[in-house]
Amino acid sequence: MLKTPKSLRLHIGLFGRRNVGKSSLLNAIVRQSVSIVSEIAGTTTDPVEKPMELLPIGPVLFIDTAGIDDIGSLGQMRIDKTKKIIDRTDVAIIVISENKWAGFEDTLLAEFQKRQIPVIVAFNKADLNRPDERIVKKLQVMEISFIETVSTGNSGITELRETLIRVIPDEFINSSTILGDIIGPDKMAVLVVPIDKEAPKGRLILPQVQTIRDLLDSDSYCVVVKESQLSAALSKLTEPPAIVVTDSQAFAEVAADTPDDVPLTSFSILFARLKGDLNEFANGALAIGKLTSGDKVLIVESCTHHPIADDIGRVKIPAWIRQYTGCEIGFDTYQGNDFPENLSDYKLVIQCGGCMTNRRQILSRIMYCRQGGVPITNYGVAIAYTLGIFERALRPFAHSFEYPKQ
Ligand SMILES: Nc1nc2c(ncn2[C@@H]2O[C@H](COP(=O)(O)OP(=O)(O)OP(=O)(O)O)[C@@H](O)[C@H]2O)c(=O)[nH]1
Ligand code: SF4
Ligand SMILES: [Mg+2]
Repeated sequence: MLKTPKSLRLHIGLFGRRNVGKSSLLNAIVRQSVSIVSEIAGTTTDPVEKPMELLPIGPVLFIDTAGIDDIGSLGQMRIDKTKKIIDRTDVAIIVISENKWAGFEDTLLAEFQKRQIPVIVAFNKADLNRPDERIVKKLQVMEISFIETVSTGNSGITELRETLIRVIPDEFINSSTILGDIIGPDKMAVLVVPIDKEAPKGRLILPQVQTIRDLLDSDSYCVVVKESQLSAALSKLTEPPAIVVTDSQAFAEVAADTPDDVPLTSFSILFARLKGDLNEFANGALAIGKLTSGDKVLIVESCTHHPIADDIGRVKIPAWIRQYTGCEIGFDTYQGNDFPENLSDYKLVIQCGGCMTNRRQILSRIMYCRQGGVPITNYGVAIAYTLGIFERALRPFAHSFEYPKQ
Protein backbone atom coordinates (compact mmCIF):
# COMPACT_ATOMS: atom_id res chain seq x y z
CA MET A 1 0.00 0.00 0.00
CA LEU A 2 1.32 3.46 -0.88
CA LYS A 3 1.46 5.67 2.19
CA THR A 4 0.54 9.34 2.45
CA PRO A 5 3.82 11.33 2.46
CA LYS A 6 4.92 12.65 5.84
CA SER A 7 4.73 16.21 4.54
CA LEU A 8 0.94 15.97 4.14
CA ARG A 9 0.25 14.59 7.61
CA LEU A 10 -0.91 16.69 10.57
CA HIS A 11 2.09 16.68 12.96
CA ILE A 12 1.10 16.07 16.60
CA GLY A 13 3.97 16.48 19.09
CA LEU A 14 4.12 15.12 22.66
CA PHE A 15 6.16 17.34 24.97
CA GLY A 16 6.97 17.42 28.67
CA ARG A 17 9.46 16.60 31.39
CA ARG A 18 11.23 13.28 31.60
CA ASN A 19 9.29 10.31 32.93
CA VAL A 20 5.83 11.90 32.83
CA GLY A 21 4.62 9.15 30.47
CA LYS A 22 4.90 10.71 26.99
CA SER A 23 6.02 7.48 25.34
CA SER A 24 3.39 5.44 27.21
CA LEU A 25 0.77 7.91 26.01
CA LEU A 26 1.91 7.62 22.38
CA ASN A 27 1.78 3.83 22.62
CA ALA A 28 -1.73 4.02 24.12
CA ILE A 29 -3.00 6.39 21.41
CA VAL A 30 -1.63 4.34 18.51
CA ARG A 31 -2.34 1.03 20.30
CA GLN A 32 1.15 -0.26 19.55
CA SER A 33 4.45 -0.32 21.33
CA VAL A 34 6.33 2.16 19.13
CA SER A 35 8.26 4.11 21.74
CA ILE A 36 10.32 2.60 24.57
CA VAL A 37 8.89 3.07 28.05
CA SER A 38 10.80 2.68 31.31
CA GLU A 39 10.82 3.98 34.85
CA ILE A 40 14.25 5.54 34.18
CA ALA A 41 14.04 9.27 33.43
CA GLY A 42 15.52 10.20 30.04
CA THR A 43 14.55 6.98 28.23
CA THR A 44 13.59 8.68 24.97
CA THR A 45 16.71 10.36 23.57
CA ASP A 46 15.75 10.79 19.91
CA PRO A 47 12.32 11.79 18.63
CA VAL A 48 10.14 8.80 17.71
CA GLU A 49 7.72 9.26 14.80
CA LYS A 50 4.60 7.20 14.20
CA PRO A 51 2.32 7.81 11.19
CA MET A 52 -1.29 6.69 11.53
CA GLU A 53 -4.82 7.30 10.26
CA LEU A 54 -6.73 9.24 12.91
CA LEU A 55 -10.31 9.29 11.71
CA PRO A 56 -11.97 11.60 10.85
CA ILE A 57 -8.85 13.82 10.59
CA GLY A 58 -7.06 11.43 8.24
CA PRO A 59 -3.31 10.91 8.07
CA VAL A 60 -1.37 12.25 11.05
CA LEU A 61 2.19 11.91 12.35
CA PHE A 62 2.70 11.54 16.11
CA ILE A 63 6.11 12.64 17.36
CA ASP A 64 7.29 11.54 20.81
CA THR A 65 10.06 13.79 22.09
CA ALA A 66 12.85 13.44 24.61
CA GLY A 67 11.92 14.85 28.02
CA ILE A 68 13.51 18.30 28.29
CA ASP A 69 13.98 19.21 31.89
CA ASP A 70 17.57 17.96 31.94
CA ILE A 71 20.74 19.88 32.37
CA GLY A 72 24.28 19.29 31.10
CA SER A 73 25.59 19.00 27.57
CA LEU A 74 23.66 15.84 26.69
CA GLY A 75 20.54 17.50 28.01
CA GLN A 76 21.24 20.53 25.83
CA MET A 77 21.44 18.32 22.76
CA ARG A 78 18.03 16.89 23.63
CA ILE A 79 16.61 20.36 24.10
CA ASP A 80 17.90 21.38 20.66
CA LYS A 81 16.32 18.31 19.05
CA THR A 82 13.02 18.96 20.74
CA LYS A 83 13.02 22.59 19.61
CA LYS A 84 13.27 21.38 16.02
CA ILE A 85 10.17 19.27 16.62
CA ILE A 86 8.33 22.36 17.88
CA ASP A 87 9.09 23.95 14.51
CA ARG A 88 7.14 21.16 12.77
CA THR A 89 4.30 20.80 15.27
CA ASP A 90 0.73 21.53 14.17
CA VAL A 91 -0.86 20.43 17.46
CA ALA A 92 0.97 20.04 20.79
CA ILE A 93 0.20 17.75 23.70
CA ILE A 94 1.93 18.88 26.90
CA VAL A 95 2.12 15.89 29.21
CA ILE A 96 2.47 16.43 32.95
CA SER A 97 2.29 14.05 35.90
CA GLU A 98 1.91 14.45 39.64
CA ASN A 99 0.81 18.06 39.11
CA LYS A 100 4.33 19.21 38.29
CA TRP A 101 3.59 22.47 36.52
CA ALA A 102 6.29 25.12 36.84
CA GLY A 103 8.30 27.59 34.78
CA PHE A 104 9.24 24.89 32.30
CA GLU A 105 5.61 24.14 31.39
CA ASP A 106 4.78 27.86 31.32
CA THR A 107 7.61 28.45 28.84
CA LEU A 108 6.49 25.57 26.66
CA LEU A 109 2.88 26.77 26.68
CA ALA A 110 3.92 30.37 25.92
CA GLU A 111 6.03 29.16 22.98
CA PHE A 112 3.06 27.30 21.47
CA GLN A 113 0.72 30.22 22.06
CA LYS A 114 3.17 32.62 20.43
CA ARG A 115 3.16 30.38 17.37
CA GLN A 116 -0.64 29.92 17.51
CA ILE A 117 -0.26 26.16 17.81
CA PRO A 118 -3.26 24.50 19.49
CA VAL A 119 -2.32 22.84 22.80
CA ILE A 120 -3.87 20.05 24.86
CA VAL A 121 -2.60 19.38 28.37
CA ALA A 122 -2.66 15.73 29.48
CA PHE A 123 -2.70 15.20 33.25
CA ASN A 124 -1.12 11.76 33.00
CA LYS A 125 -0.77 9.19 35.78
CA ALA A 126 -4.24 10.28 36.90
CA ASP A 127 -4.41 6.97 38.80
CA LEU A 128 -1.80 8.40 41.19
CA ASN A 129 -2.90 12.04 41.48
CA ARG A 130 -6.01 14.02 40.57
CA PRO A 131 -5.36 17.35 38.79
CA ASP A 132 -4.54 20.23 41.09
CA GLU A 133 -7.35 22.82 41.18
CA ARG A 134 -4.95 25.75 40.68
CA ILE A 135 -3.53 24.32 37.45
CA VAL A 136 -7.01 23.47 36.19
CA LYS A 137 -8.20 27.03 36.89
CA LYS A 138 -5.22 28.51 35.10
CA LEU A 139 -5.85 26.37 32.00
CA GLN A 140 -9.55 27.18 32.04
CA VAL A 141 -8.81 30.91 32.14
CA MET A 142 -6.44 30.51 29.19
CA GLU A 143 -9.02 28.33 27.38
CA ILE A 144 -6.56 25.47 27.03
CA SER A 145 -8.12 22.01 26.62
CA PHE A 146 -7.03 19.44 29.18
CA ILE A 147 -7.68 15.82 29.83
CA GLU A 148 -6.93 13.26 32.55
CA THR A 149 -5.14 10.18 31.27
CA VAL A 150 -3.76 6.91 32.58
CA SER A 151 -1.62 5.82 29.69
CA THR A 152 -0.69 2.52 31.29
CA GLY A 153 -4.36 1.77 31.94
CA ASN A 154 -5.76 3.13 28.69
CA SER A 155 -8.00 5.60 30.47
CA GLY A 156 -8.74 9.01 28.92
CA ILE A 157 -7.31 7.96 25.54
CA THR A 158 -10.63 8.15 23.67
CA GLU A 159 -11.24 11.60 25.19
CA LEU A 160 -7.76 12.66 24.11
CA ARG A 161 -8.43 11.55 20.52
CA GLU A 162 -11.75 13.46 20.56
CA THR A 163 -10.06 16.57 21.92
CA LEU A 164 -7.43 16.36 19.19
CA ILE A 165 -10.14 16.34 16.56
CA ARG A 166 -11.76 19.37 18.19
CA VAL A 167 -8.63 21.54 18.36
CA ILE A 168 -7.00 20.90 14.98
CA PRO A 169 -6.75 23.98 12.78
CA ASP A 170 -9.49 24.41 10.15
CA GLU A 171 -6.84 25.07 7.53
CA PHE A 172 -5.74 21.46 7.87
CA ILE A 173 -9.20 20.12 7.13
CA ASN A 174 -9.94 22.61 4.35
CA SER A 175 -6.41 22.54 2.98
CA SER A 176 -5.83 24.94 0.13
CA THR A 177 -5.42 23.80 -3.44
CA ILE A 178 -2.24 24.03 -5.50
CA LEU A 179 -3.70 25.22 -8.82
CA GLY A 180 -7.43 24.48 -8.72
CA ASP A 181 -8.38 27.92 -7.38
CA ILE A 182 -6.36 29.61 -10.11
CA ILE A 183 -7.48 27.85 -13.25
CA GLY A 184 -10.86 26.38 -12.28
CA PRO A 185 -12.67 23.28 -13.62
CA ASP A 186 -12.53 22.13 -17.27
CA LYS A 187 -9.36 24.13 -17.89
CA MET A 188 -6.02 22.79 -19.09
CA ALA A 189 -2.59 23.22 -17.52
CA VAL A 190 0.65 22.37 -19.32
CA LEU A 191 3.25 20.99 -16.92
CA VAL A 192 6.91 21.12 -17.97
CA VAL A 193 9.04 18.38 -16.41
CA PRO A 194 12.72 18.21 -17.44
CA ILE A 195 14.06 14.68 -17.48
CA ASP A 196 17.64 15.48 -16.46
CA LYS A 197 20.22 14.04 -14.07
CA GLU A 198 18.25 15.31 -11.07
CA ALA A 199 15.06 13.52 -12.15
CA PRO A 200 14.68 10.26 -10.20
CA LYS A 201 14.61 7.08 -12.26
CA GLY A 202 11.21 5.85 -13.36
CA ARG A 203 9.01 8.33 -11.51
CA LEU A 204 7.97 11.95 -11.06
CA ILE A 205 8.84 13.98 -7.96
CA LEU A 206 6.32 14.86 -5.26
CA PRO A 207 5.47 18.46 -6.31
CA GLN A 208 4.70 17.24 -9.85
CA VAL A 209 2.57 14.33 -8.63
CA GLN A 210 0.72 16.51 -6.12
CA THR A 211 0.01 19.14 -8.77
CA ILE A 212 -1.43 16.53 -11.16
CA ARG A 213 -3.60 15.14 -8.35
CA ASP A 214 -4.75 18.64 -7.41
CA LEU A 215 -5.78 19.33 -11.02
CA LEU A 216 -7.79 16.10 -11.11
CA ASP A 217 -9.43 16.97 -7.78
CA SER A 218 -10.41 20.34 -9.27
CA ASP A 219 -11.89 18.73 -12.44
CA SER A 220 -9.13 20.34 -14.50
CA TYR A 221 -6.72 18.43 -16.73
CA CYS A 222 -3.15 18.62 -17.90
CA VAL A 223 -0.55 17.79 -20.49
CA VAL A 224 2.90 16.87 -19.20
CA VAL A 225 5.87 17.61 -21.47
CA LYS A 226 9.64 17.97 -21.42
CA GLU A 227 10.91 21.51 -22.01
CA SER A 228 12.18 20.55 -25.47
CA GLN A 229 8.64 19.62 -26.53
CA LEU A 230 6.76 22.58 -25.10
CA SER A 231 6.53 24.56 -28.36
CA ALA A 232 5.32 21.53 -30.31
CA ALA A 233 2.74 20.69 -27.63
CA LEU A 234 1.43 24.28 -27.47
CA SER A 235 1.07 24.42 -31.26
CA LYS A 236 -1.08 21.28 -31.20
CA LEU A 237 -3.58 22.68 -28.69
CA THR A 238 -6.74 24.16 -30.21
CA GLU A 239 -6.77 26.92 -27.58
CA PRO A 240 -4.04 28.28 -25.29
CA PRO A 241 -3.69 26.52 -21.92
CA ALA A 242 -4.94 28.23 -18.75
CA ILE A 243 -1.40 28.09 -17.36
CA VAL A 244 2.07 26.69 -18.00
CA VAL A 245 3.91 25.39 -14.91
CA THR A 246 7.58 24.56 -15.20
CA ASP A 247 10.35 23.18 -13.10
CA SER A 248 12.28 26.31 -12.03
CA GLN A 249 15.48 25.06 -13.63
CA ALA A 250 13.96 25.38 -17.11
CA PHE A 251 12.33 28.76 -16.36
CA ALA A 252 14.28 30.85 -18.89
CA GLU A 253 13.77 28.39 -21.75
CA VAL A 254 10.09 27.84 -20.96
CA ALA A 255 9.44 31.59 -20.59
CA ALA A 256 10.90 32.10 -24.06
CA ASP A 257 8.68 29.39 -25.56
CA THR A 258 5.44 30.44 -23.83
CA PRO A 259 3.42 33.30 -25.41
CA ASP A 260 3.32 36.31 -23.09
CA ASP A 261 -0.46 36.22 -22.69
CA VAL A 262 -0.35 32.64 -21.33
CA PRO A 263 0.07 32.62 -17.53
CA LEU A 264 3.36 31.06 -16.47
CA THR A 265 4.78 29.99 -13.12
CA SER A 266 6.91 27.25 -11.54
CA PHE A 267 6.21 24.28 -9.27
CA SER A 268 8.42 25.88 -6.67
CA ILE A 269 6.33 29.09 -6.67
CA LEU A 270 3.14 27.02 -6.37
CA PHE A 271 4.72 25.38 -3.34
CA ALA A 272 5.86 28.72 -1.95
CA ARG A 273 2.17 29.59 -1.74
CA LEU A 274 1.03 26.16 -0.48
CA LYS A 275 3.76 25.62 2.10
CA GLY A 276 4.80 29.11 3.05
CA ASP A 277 3.73 32.68 2.43
CA LEU A 278 4.01 34.00 -1.12
CA ASN A 279 3.88 37.66 -0.02
CA GLU A 280 6.79 37.15 2.35
CA PHE A 281 8.82 35.27 -0.29
CA ALA A 282 8.12 37.83 -3.03
CA ASN A 283 9.20 40.69 -0.79
CA GLY A 284 12.21 38.66 0.36
CA ALA A 285 13.41 38.19 -3.23
CA LEU A 286 13.90 41.95 -3.56
CA ALA A 287 16.88 41.57 -1.20
CA ILE A 288 18.76 39.85 -4.05
CA GLY A 289 19.01 43.22 -5.79
CA LYS A 290 20.66 44.72 -2.69
CA LEU A 291 23.36 42.08 -2.19
CA THR A 292 26.96 43.27 -2.37
CA SER A 293 30.32 41.48 -2.42
CA GLY A 294 31.14 39.73 0.85
CA ASP A 295 27.48 39.22 1.80
CA LYS A 296 26.33 35.75 2.84
CA VAL A 297 23.16 33.94 1.77
CA LEU A 298 21.72 30.91 3.56
CA ILE A 299 20.22 28.15 1.41
CA VAL A 300 17.86 25.77 3.27
CA GLU A 301 16.63 22.49 1.88
CA SER A 302 13.97 20.59 3.77
CA CYS A 303 15.24 17.11 2.88
CA THR A 304 18.60 15.38 2.91
CA HIS A 305 19.07 14.30 -0.69
CA HIS A 306 22.62 13.70 -1.93
CA PRO A 307 23.80 16.74 -3.85
CA ILE A 308 24.75 16.08 -7.48
CA ALA A 309 27.31 17.85 -9.65
CA ASP A 310 25.10 20.74 -10.81
CA ASP A 311 22.82 20.76 -7.80
CA ILE A 312 20.16 23.47 -7.81
CA GLY A 313 20.79 24.75 -4.28
CA ARG A 314 24.56 24.47 -4.25
CA VAL A 315 25.52 25.32 -7.82
CA LYS A 316 22.74 26.76 -9.97
CA ILE A 317 21.11 29.27 -7.58
CA PRO A 318 24.50 30.63 -6.37
CA ALA A 319 25.59 30.99 -10.02
CA TRP A 320 22.39 32.83 -11.03
CA ILE A 321 22.69 35.16 -8.04
CA ARG A 322 26.38 35.89 -8.68
CA GLN A 323 25.58 36.55 -12.33
CA TYR A 324 22.62 38.83 -11.51
CA THR A 325 24.42 40.85 -8.86
CA GLY A 326 27.90 40.71 -10.40
CA CYS A 327 29.14 40.32 -6.82
CA GLU A 328 31.11 37.69 -4.93
CA ILE A 329 28.44 36.35 -2.56
CA GLY A 330 29.07 33.56 0.00
CA PHE A 331 26.59 30.69 0.38
CA ASP A 332 25.95 28.28 3.29
CA THR A 333 23.62 25.31 2.97
CA TYR A 334 21.51 23.64 5.69
CA GLN A 335 19.59 20.43 5.08
CA GLY A 336 16.65 18.55 6.59
CA ASN A 337 15.33 19.92 9.88
CA ASP A 338 18.52 21.89 10.58
CA PHE A 339 18.26 25.65 10.73
CA PRO A 340 20.85 27.98 12.33
CA GLU A 341 20.05 29.60 15.66
CA ASN A 342 21.80 32.79 14.68
CA LEU A 343 20.84 34.40 11.37
CA SER A 344 22.80 37.60 11.83
CA ASP A 345 25.54 36.46 9.41
CA TYR A 346 23.04 36.35 6.55
CA LYS A 347 21.57 39.00 4.29
CA LEU A 348 19.00 36.59 2.82
CA VAL A 349 17.56 33.10 3.40
CA ILE A 350 16.42 31.03 0.42
CA GLN A 351 14.14 28.10 1.30
CA CYS A 352 13.53 25.21 -1.13
CA GLY A 353 9.99 24.29 -2.24
CA GLY A 354 9.64 22.25 0.95
CA CYS A 355 7.78 19.37 -0.67
CA MET A 356 9.10 16.91 1.94
CA THR A 357 8.13 18.94 4.98
CA ASN A 358 4.95 20.45 6.36
CA ARG A 359 3.78 24.05 6.17
CA ARG A 360 4.34 24.60 9.87
CA GLN A 361 8.11 24.12 9.55
CA ILE A 362 8.35 26.72 6.81
CA LEU A 363 6.13 29.14 8.74
CA SER A 364 8.46 28.61 11.74
CA ARG A 365 11.43 29.56 9.56
CA ILE A 366 9.60 32.66 8.33
CA MET A 367 9.01 33.54 11.99
CA TYR A 368 12.74 33.13 12.85
CA CYS A 369 13.69 35.30 9.87
CA ARG A 370 11.25 38.02 10.91
CA GLN A 371 12.62 37.91 14.45
CA GLY A 372 16.18 38.15 13.11
CA GLY A 373 15.29 40.89 10.62
CA VAL A 374 16.51 38.76 7.68
CA PRO A 375 14.46 38.54 4.46
CA ILE A 376 13.40 35.08 3.31
CA THR A 377 12.43 33.91 -0.16
CA ASN A 378 12.12 30.57 -1.92
CA TYR A 379 13.90 28.80 -4.76
CA GLY A 380 11.32 29.44 -7.47
CA VAL A 381 10.75 33.09 -6.55
CA ALA A 382 14.51 33.75 -6.32
CA ILE A 383 15.17 32.05 -9.66
CA ALA A 384 12.40 34.03 -11.38
CA TYR A 385 13.90 37.21 -9.93
CA THR A 386 17.43 36.51 -11.13
CA LEU A 387 16.19 35.53 -14.60
CA GLY A 388 14.20 38.74 -14.99
CA ILE A 389 10.77 37.02 -15.05
CA PHE A 390 9.72 37.88 -11.50
CA GLU A 391 6.60 39.87 -12.39
CA ARG A 392 5.52 37.35 -15.00
CA ALA A 393 5.94 34.32 -12.73
CA LEU A 394 3.89 35.97 -9.96
CA ARG A 395 1.16 37.32 -12.26
CA PRO A 396 -1.07 34.19 -11.95
CA PHE A 397 -1.49 34.96 -8.22
CA ALA A 398 -2.34 38.64 -8.68
CA HIS A 399 -5.88 38.09 -7.31
CA SER A 400 -4.68 36.85 -3.94
CA PHE A 401 -1.44 38.69 -3.38
CA GLU A 402 0.12 42.10 -3.20
CA TYR A 403 2.87 42.62 -5.76
CA PRO A 404 5.92 44.04 -3.95
CA LYS A 405 7.18 47.53 -4.71
CA GLN A 406 10.72 47.18 -6.03
N1 LIG B 1 0.98 4.82 37.37
C1 LIG B 1 1.21 5.23 36.12
N2 LIG B 1 2.44 5.07 35.59
C2 LIG B 1 2.63 5.50 34.34
C3 LIG B 1 1.61 6.09 33.56
N3 LIG B 1 2.11 6.43 32.35
C4 LIG B 1 3.42 6.05 32.38
N4 LIG B 1 3.74 5.49 33.57
C5 LIG B 1 5.06 4.99 33.96
O1 LIG B 1 5.96 6.08 34.04
C6 LIG B 1 7.26 5.68 33.63
C7 LIG B 1 7.77 6.60 32.54
O2 LIG B 1 7.00 6.41 31.36
P1 LIG B 1 7.54 6.84 29.91
O3 LIG B 1 6.40 6.65 28.99
O4 LIG B 1 8.81 6.14 29.59
O5 LIG B 1 7.82 8.38 30.17
P2 LIG B 1 8.45 9.47 29.19
O6 LIG B 1 7.78 10.76 29.49
O7 LIG B 1 8.42 8.98 27.79
O8 LIG B 1 9.93 9.55 29.72
P3 LIG B 1 11.28 10.03 28.96
O9 LIG B 1 11.36 9.32 27.67
O10 LIG B 1 12.34 9.62 29.90
O11 LIG B 1 11.20 11.50 28.85
C8 LIG B 1 7.15 4.22 33.21
O12 LIG B 1 7.56 3.41 34.29
C9 LIG B 1 5.66 4.05 32.93
O13 LIG B 1 5.22 2.71 33.13
C10 LIG B 1 0.31 6.24 34.16
O14 LIG B 1 -0.63 6.77 33.56
N5 LIG B 1 0.19 5.80 35.44
S1 SF4 C 1 15.16 20.03 -1.52
FE1 SF4 C 1 13.12 20.80 -0.86
S2 SF4 C 1 11.89 20.95 -2.74
FE2 SF4 C 1 13.69 19.66 -3.19
S3 SF4 C 1 12.98 17.56 -2.84
FE3 SF4 C 1 13.90 18.27 -0.90
S4 SF4 C 1 12.17 19.14 0.27
FE4 SF4 C 1 11.47 18.95 -1.86
MG1 LIG D 1 9.89 8.68 26.49
